[in-house]
This record gives sequence, C-alpha cells and structure tokens, in this order.
Amino acid sequence: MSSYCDHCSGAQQARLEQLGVGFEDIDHIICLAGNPNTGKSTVFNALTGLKQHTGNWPGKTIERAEGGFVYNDKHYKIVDLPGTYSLLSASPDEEVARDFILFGQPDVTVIVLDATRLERNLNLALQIFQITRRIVVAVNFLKEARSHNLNIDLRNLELDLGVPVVAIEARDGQGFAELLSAIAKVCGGDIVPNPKALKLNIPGLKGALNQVKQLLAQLYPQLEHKEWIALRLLAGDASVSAALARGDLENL
Ligand SMILES: Nc1nc2c(ncn2[C@@H]2O[C@H](COP(=O)(O)OP(=O)(O)OP(=O)(O)O)[C@@H](O)[C@H]2O)c(=O)[nH]1
Ligand SMILES: [Mg+2]
Repeated sequence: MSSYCDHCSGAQQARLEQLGVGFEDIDHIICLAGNPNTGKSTVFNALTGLKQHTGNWPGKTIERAEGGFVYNDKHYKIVDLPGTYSLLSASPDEEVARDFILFGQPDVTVIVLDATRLERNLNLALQIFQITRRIVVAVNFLKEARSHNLNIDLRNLELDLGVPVVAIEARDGQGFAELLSAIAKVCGGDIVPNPKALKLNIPGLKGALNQVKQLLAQLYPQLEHKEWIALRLLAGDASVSAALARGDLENL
C-alpha cells in the first residue's frame, strides 16, 4: 500500500480563507472528533478564525460549534464535536458525536489524537473506523511525546491504520497545510482511505449480524448504517436500542 504522506509532502500551500457559517454552496462537510483535550477546538479555531457559530445541539445542553473556510476554491463547513473516550455509552456527549458521524454525513471525519496518549486515543479511533471510511487522522502533541521519549513512527501508524495520518502542532499552527491537503484529497476521492476494521472472529456472529440486519431492513427500510446498528444491538447497547425505539436513529 502506498503511503498517504507521499501525497501530503507535495501539499499545495494552503490557500485558506475563513468564512462564517451560513454561506451558501457548501461543497463539503467535515467534523473533528477525538478524546477530550486533544486540540480539536484549537484546530477548529485556526481553520475558521473568529467567524464561527455556536449554539446547542438540538434537544441538548451541549455546545455545538460550526464554522466555515475555503480551501483551494472549495467551501467547507466544519463541525467541532465534543471530546469523548468512546462512542458506546449513553452520555449525551457521546450520543452527539456518534449521531453526527453516523448521520451528519460528514465527507471527512478528522480524528485528532494526542501523541502522548496514543493507545487510549486509538480506542475511539477504531470505533469511528467501524462507522465511516472517510477518515483523516491528525496527530497532535508530538513535541510533548518526544520530550517523554515517545517516538511515534507516523509512517507505520498510517500503514497500520490504513488512513492518512498527518502530524500537527495545533497551538503553533503547524501541519495545517498537510492536514488541509489530506482532507481535500479524501473529499475529492484522490485518496480512498481503507481503515483497518477490528476482526470479529466470534463464532456465530456473522449469522446473527445478518439476521438482525434483515430485521432492521424490514422494520426501518430507510435506516442507514444497518451493520453498525446491528452490531450495537447485539452488544446490548441500551442507548442505541432506545434511540431506535424512539425513532431517533431513523429520523436523524
Ligand atoms: N502544547 C500544546 N498544547 C496544545 C496544542 N494544541 C492544543 N493545546 C492545548 O490543549 C488544551 C486543549 O485544547 P482544545 O483545543 O481545547 O482541546 P479539545 O480537543 O477541543 O478539548 P475538548 O473540547 O474538551 O474535547 C488547550 O489548553 C490547548 O491550548 C499543541 O499543539 N501543543
Ligand atoms: Mg473542544
């Protein structure tokens, strides 16, 4: 497999214009996901400037921040998701992040990782891999990691994950040209990420999954992401079954 960073090294100089939301003709919607305190909002602020819109997520007291920017003549809307450790439990933050990645139809989900806590951060990343393939990983806090003698081999990480991986120093504004280039390439189909899925070698799981998927297809023909939802139902995920029963997942 070729390295996505080969593409990134030829990154065009970012021609970044910052716009508030509300402009027409958005070409792409992207979102920022990751554990708490990985630098998502720092990236968001750097890309959107001060022209951003904040409000609450519908029906929740969780802040929703979205903004816009133009990169290489394409208009992007970017949504800053709440930081979460997982997408699996019923906390409102996790519900917001999960539902947006599932149903907000982002063209790219940028997963911001903290290099000093890579293993814990990858837990969430692998959960996102189960939902969408359109992923760019941005590794932040690399300087801090180095100062703790943690040397992260980004090229191998990229090969292992199967998605573009870029290094950023969000607070210093470094790495954004490469990040924007990777986002644009995934949006435009020049890079097709191939996220490595967890192998589910559990006897009988495949058959059970197919049965639940068939049932879902009968009951909720419009429902997207049936495989992921079936998997969560089999895992006994109370929040997903409640959302399904309420019709929330179907209507999103
Ligand atoms: N040293 C260093 N600090 C950073 C960097 N990027 C962000 N920070 C700091 O890390 C802290 C958290 O950054 P945020 O951007 O708020 O993180 P977040 O991911 O939005 O956090 P939540 O919204 O709580 O999930 C802030 O104090 C930032 O200034 C970086 O590249 N280097
Ligand atoms: Mg934030």
